[in-house]
Amino acid sequence: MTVDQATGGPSLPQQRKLVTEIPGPRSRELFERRSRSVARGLSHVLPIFAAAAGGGVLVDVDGNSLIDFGSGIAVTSVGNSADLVVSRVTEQVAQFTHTCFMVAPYEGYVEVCEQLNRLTPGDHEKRSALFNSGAEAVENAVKIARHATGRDAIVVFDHAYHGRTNLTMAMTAKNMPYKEGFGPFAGEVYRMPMAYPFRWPGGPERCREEALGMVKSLIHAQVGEENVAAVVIEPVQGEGGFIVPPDGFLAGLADYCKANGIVFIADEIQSGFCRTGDWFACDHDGVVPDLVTTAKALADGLPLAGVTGRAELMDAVHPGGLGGTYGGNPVACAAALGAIETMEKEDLVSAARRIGGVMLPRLAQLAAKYPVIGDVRGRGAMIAVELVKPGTTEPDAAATAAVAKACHQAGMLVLTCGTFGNVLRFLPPLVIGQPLLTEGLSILEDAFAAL
Ligand code: PLZ
Repeated sequence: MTVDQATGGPSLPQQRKLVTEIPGPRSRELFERRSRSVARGLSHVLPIFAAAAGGGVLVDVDGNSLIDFGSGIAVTSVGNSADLVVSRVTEQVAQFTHTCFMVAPYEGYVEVCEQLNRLTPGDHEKRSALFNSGAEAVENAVKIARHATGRDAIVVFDHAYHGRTNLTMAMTAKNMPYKEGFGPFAGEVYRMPMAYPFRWPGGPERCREEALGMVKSLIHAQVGEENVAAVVIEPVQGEGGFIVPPDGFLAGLADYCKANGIVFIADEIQSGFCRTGDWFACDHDGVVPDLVTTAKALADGLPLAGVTGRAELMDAVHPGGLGGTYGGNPVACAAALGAIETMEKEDLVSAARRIGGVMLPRLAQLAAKYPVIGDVRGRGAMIAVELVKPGTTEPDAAATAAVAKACHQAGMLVLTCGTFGNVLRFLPPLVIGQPLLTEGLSILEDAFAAL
């Protein structure tokens, strides 16, 4: 197949194939154009240009077919251009592309809200509202919590990532590259220690209890429980390093919020929609958040985000208080309905668990062989390894970048993350086939061997 014939979606040949060096000549050409026309502030993981993608592969403009362990940052969980997404989007785009839900509503929006209400944790009465991006969903969850409680303060955590808008930059922990030079930031945002087992000073066994104790006493001393509108947390942290809090930490936090009239908001933008081997990461702990933010995998890459939560909180906002021109665009809603149908039909919750079941033992073997791997963690198909100077917990960002680069050169797309830039994260599409998954792990092994 030549590049020009490559059609995306699940019918793409599920194979790794390198026909040029990475990046090839056509990608290099496009990169030159890019550097003359696109602002420098937009970075890239891999210097290739995409031509088609589907299943577990991404084909570039030179005809290289790469194994995809990134899913466009946890977005294309059902695979790029999945059949049901393509058919529903095609149908919708031919009917109408936009009316604005606030002008003339349409059924697709209501249907997506019904699905979100059904699938998110808890069987209480819920309402949803739709937006364009994850950051916008987080902003709106905060608006709703403040309005409903009449309080101002927002509590967030070390290593948190919530977006790039002014409020969500304030909520995001890491300065470079997200915040540097972009202040001043929104006020009334308070940061607490995160229950990070690998780096907890008292050791992983004491992490849950000590972290909970610190959060409670710091809120009491520095903010005052009665001033807190919401606690916002990613149940498994994403950009900050795929940090999985110890069992019981989220539940303890949710109980504390309930006892103090604080809205507990789970940011499931990266961890949601089957990724962790449950529909939502909160399900693992049996935690029922008051509000949940979703985006990313919700619509297989079309821009769509949601806030879903307790009817009495969501409906506290006056008519006209929430909205936006494009939020819940009909084409994006059609994509979401196709994506959700695919997740259910193909049982992607089980698929994510199977992926974790294959990856975790192989990564554990790798960690036993290479002491540069300090920690292997994750749930389902949201898996990471943290790289350190052997025998310490000192982050090794250089080794992390070297392994990622070696994978890229070998035809596999992997992403890094972490406050210290020393975490390799693996987010394959949940529809990836077993052969590509194991081949990807072998490429990773070779990259560690070559360090
Ligand atoms: N909350 C938990 O993971 C987006 C960011 C990529 P938007 N993460 C990828 C980058 O460098 O910009 C994210 C997230 C969590 C919120 C967001 C924000 O979602 O759709 O990027 O606004």
